Amino acid sequence: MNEFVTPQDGYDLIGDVHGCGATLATLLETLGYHLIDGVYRHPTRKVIFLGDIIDRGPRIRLAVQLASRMVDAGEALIVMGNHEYNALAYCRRARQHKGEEHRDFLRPHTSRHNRIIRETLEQYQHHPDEWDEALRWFMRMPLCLDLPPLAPGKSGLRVVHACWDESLVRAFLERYPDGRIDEDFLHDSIDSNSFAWRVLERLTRGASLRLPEGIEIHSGDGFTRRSFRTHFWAREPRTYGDVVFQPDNLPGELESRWLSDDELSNLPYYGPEQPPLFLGHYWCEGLPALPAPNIACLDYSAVKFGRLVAYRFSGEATLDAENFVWVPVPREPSRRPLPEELPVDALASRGPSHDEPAE
Ligand SMILES: [Mn+2]
Repeated sequence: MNEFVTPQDGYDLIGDVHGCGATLATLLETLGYHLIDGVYRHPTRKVIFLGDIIDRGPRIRLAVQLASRMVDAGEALIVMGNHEYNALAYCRRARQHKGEEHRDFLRPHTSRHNRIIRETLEQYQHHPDEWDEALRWFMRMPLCLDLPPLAPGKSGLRVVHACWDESLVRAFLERYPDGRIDEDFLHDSIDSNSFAWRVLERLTRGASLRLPEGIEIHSGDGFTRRSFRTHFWAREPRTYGDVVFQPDNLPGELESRWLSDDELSNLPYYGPEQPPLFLGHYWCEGLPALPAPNIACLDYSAVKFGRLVAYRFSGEATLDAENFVWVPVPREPSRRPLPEELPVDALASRGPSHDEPAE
């Protein structure tokens, strides 16, 4: 394992890969990275992955291999996504405490949870050691990064999978200065009254609001939701519509519904004077755009035939949509761009195919 050395020119931030391993290799090549000794490298830049490398896509093992080798070689950093956290909790046996309800795993194996991790477990089915190694790698992923400027006059940057909640981040980093959780933290996180739960929920899943009694959203991913995802960069939000941030529209009149004082007090806020912040998690669609001058979300639904998106950051305090770089994932397999440097047998390593093989 090589030590991470800060890059000369800047960081290329890459959004949620979700098992689109071939598309990831293509994006890295598009960004000028070359495969050297089995690792994609750039002479003057480094990658930061925004988490959610696994689940859903057809080449999850390839995606994990590409990303973890870059991190181990000191060519990339990564933050944990909610899918990596889910996988850890799904695979970790619960500790039994007297008087508590019996629980086999930290994350119960319900049909919904089974479905979310299904492709990952299937593709690793005949590679149990590799899966154990992947889980150990997930444990080493920090939840957030707060990186200093690369040179005088440049801006630093912050990275988190879903939500930068300043007070929670500070409280967490005080106890876990390298941003990494440990076994006790993972086990504590199943209790929704614990600090660990609040940190993991907010940083990797973001803030959300419960819908009023009797109202549900039928989401594009086939799930029924009783809450909606909110963003955290509206200066003085008044209505649900001011903070909603997910592809599903709010039903009916809810867009104009007033936020209660309780709801407002629970919403974090990231102001325009803060350093640039990079997020994944929220499925965006269409051409990449900046939700705020200092915030970029890089999840453009690659695994749903969208785009795998990067942002080339070179220390600018005000972000510029010109710095987005992406690889499209067309529905038709023959039109999907393929990497040139990756050996063909690496591309053949896909698991059993599923309903939506996105690459
Ligand atoms: Mn996510």
